[in-house]
Amino acid sequence: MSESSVFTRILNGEIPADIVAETENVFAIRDIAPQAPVHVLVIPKTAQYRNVVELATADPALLAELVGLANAVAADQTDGDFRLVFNTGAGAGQTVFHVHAHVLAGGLSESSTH
Ligand code: DGP
Repeated sequence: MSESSVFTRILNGEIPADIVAETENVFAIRDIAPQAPVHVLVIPKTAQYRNVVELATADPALLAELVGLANAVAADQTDGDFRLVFNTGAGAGQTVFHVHAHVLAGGLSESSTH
């Protein structure tokens, strides 16, 4: 068995993090290196999907649950508008291969994408 992802270790309480919201199958934490006034990661509790393509193909209901929690976090923490980013592949900047969405909100400039 390969080593647990950093997000699984956070979920298990092995690494501290600010968990801001959760549902049955998804949880949300503040990003350790925020790129916007609100920068939250929304993450399935299962680590079995490496990226959003795998998740959407295998379990679209779980993807919908993730998007719903992203919307709830943005509504709770800012005016409700948000950017949802899934870096997909190392060449696109993905560093943790446990699928997660970046929720970016609050004072986003026209040019920033992440
Ligand atoms: P990505 O590059 O799309 O794979 O995003 C991974 C994000 O995970 C990155 O923005 C930083 C964040 N991150 C990595 N390690 C930790 C950690 O230990 N705690 C928290 N809160 N965020 C982390």
